Amino acid sequence: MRIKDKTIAVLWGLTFLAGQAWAQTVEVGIKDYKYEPAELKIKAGTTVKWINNEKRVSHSILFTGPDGFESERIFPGEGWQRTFDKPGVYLYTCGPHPEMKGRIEVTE
Ligand SMILES: [Cu+2]
Repeated sequence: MRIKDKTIAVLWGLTFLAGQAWAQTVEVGIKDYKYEPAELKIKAGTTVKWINNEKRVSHSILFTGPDGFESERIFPGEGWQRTFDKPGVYLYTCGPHPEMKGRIEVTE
């Protein structure tokens, strides 16, 4: 590898790392049948990771609305994540516990 190629490789690597740092992950805890925080405002491209901090109860993330879907069941100590690329308001609840409510606002 010539020096110039090495420089390009290093620059490429740095650009990649910068991109990774830019793409943020925000955590939402689940405890006592509540999402914490229940309301979140994030930028498009952000990943939200839900973490079940309960001792025994499992939960899910059920997005309501026309193209809604439900996550797999999240057991205590486990997490589930979704990246939000499209701006909008995403309302969700928990499949087995409809009294649990969450809201994510995704901005440009
Ligand atoms: Cu639940």
